[in-house]
Amino acid sequence: MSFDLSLYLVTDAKLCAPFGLEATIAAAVQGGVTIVQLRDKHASDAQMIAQAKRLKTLLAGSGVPLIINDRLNVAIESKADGLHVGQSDTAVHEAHQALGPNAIIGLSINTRPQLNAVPIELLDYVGLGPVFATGSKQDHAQPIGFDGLAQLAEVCPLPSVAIGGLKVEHAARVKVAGAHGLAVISAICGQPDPRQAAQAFSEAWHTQEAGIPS
Ligand code: TZP
Ligand code: MG
Repeated sequence: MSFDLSLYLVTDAKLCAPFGLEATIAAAVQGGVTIVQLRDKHASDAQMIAQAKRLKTLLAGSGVPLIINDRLNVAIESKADGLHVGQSDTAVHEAHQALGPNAIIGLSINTRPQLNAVPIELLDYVGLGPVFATGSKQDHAQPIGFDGLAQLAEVCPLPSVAIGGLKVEHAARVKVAGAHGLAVISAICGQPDPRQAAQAFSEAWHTQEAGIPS
């Protein structure tokens, strides 16, 4: 499946609860989200598989891929479009072997040595960050700022998406840094109007000329 990293929604069950996870995602996709990652650190595998299957149905025909965070078995069982892993999760080669060549596989990167070690031929994209400290991820790595993001994006051999504390007003800086999109949790999940929040990101991204920071 082809994919577009420009507006990458990572879900948070708690933040989405007031509006509902599926309603939040449906609204966010209407607003312009291009790729969705189901991330849930607390659900059981069975709960997450059931949720992922519902999301597959919701996203069918939209062209928006469903990526599963961390759990390879959930990606397999739900027939999701891909898997995103962190540095200490399932190895990329294991994910690639289990999911096959058509799956979209992403890896989180925080440092230059991690980037230098990526198995390019087995990966489809990398997440670069966190750009800023964020309350949305427990024990996140050291924030890299826009300078760190630019340093990594400049030498990155794969499409990249920036993550960590990103808001609409950061779209231009992310683009100038050379990433292919923004990944967000709290700037869309739990917002009073997720469709409008996504639309603001989408417009900010697409109206920014690369090289002209706002
Ligand atoms: N990985 C690095 S930072 C982060 C993840 C999953 C959380 C991003 O959430 P937010 O609310 O967009 O800062
Ligand atoms: Mg992880």
